[in-house]
Amino acid sequence: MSNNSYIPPDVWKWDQESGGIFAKTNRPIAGATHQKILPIGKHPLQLYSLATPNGVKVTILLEELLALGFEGAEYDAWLVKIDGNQFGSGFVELNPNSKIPTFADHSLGTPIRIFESGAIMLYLANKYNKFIPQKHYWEVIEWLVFQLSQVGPLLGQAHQFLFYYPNQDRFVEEKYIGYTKRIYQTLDNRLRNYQYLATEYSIADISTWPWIARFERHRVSLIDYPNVLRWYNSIRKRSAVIKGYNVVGEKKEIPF
Ligand SMILES: N[C@@H](CCC(=O)N[C@@H](CS)C(=O)NCC(=O)O)C(=O)O
Repeated sequence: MSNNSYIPPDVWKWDQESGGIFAKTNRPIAGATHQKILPIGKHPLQLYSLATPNGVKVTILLEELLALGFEGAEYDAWLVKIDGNQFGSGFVELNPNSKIPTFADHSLGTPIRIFESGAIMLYLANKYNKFIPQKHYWEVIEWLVFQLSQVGPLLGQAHQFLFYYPNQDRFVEEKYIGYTKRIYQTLDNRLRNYQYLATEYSIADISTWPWIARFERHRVSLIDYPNVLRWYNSIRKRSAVIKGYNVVGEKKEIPF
């Protein structure tokens, strides 16, 4: 089925909000829309986030670091609902693209500000020299980049077309189902011979796992991807993962 009643203009102009559930999220603008200072807590690390896959990957990493005893990894996690708050002036100073998660490290005097979840993961892994094993450095980087360029963006769009706005257009659905299945198969092939994506448990797994935790939205069964299933289950039982999954936002059960 295709929704043929909509004829897009040659040059699109934003003259009203779409009114959909993501109307405040998918705004075609950048920059602050209002003044709003961000809170700063007492811990060295400040995280402004929400419990989406991109948000959860950072809280899981922080919980993994705390589980290893790194007291410097104590953090304040501030909930940022992406219904307009991401365009507040304080948030935009941290992330000019108005997306969670964003982060600042106040432990070294002048705060170090970092946006983009992958950059935050790399910053923390390098700062503590954990979850980025030197022996497998380039494996970590390639699977992390695979997550950041493929798993996140394509599964994120699959969520839109297969879960939030289903049955709109067969071409779009098949395109995203195709992308999705290729991603699962790529992960499954890799995990057939490796316990973790980069051999050892690393930020590549921590970044990818929260996306696979949304498998119910992808119209796939993990039973069809037995190596992904084994990897998914082993990570979901880690106490830092269980804790990090529910730091900011409504409490949710981890699917299995
Ligand atoms: N590439 C970014 C993506 C982050 C992202 O897409 N964040 C979404 C929620 S998961 C968001 O904040 N959307 C708000 C908006 O676009 O206005 C990252 O990995 O940090």
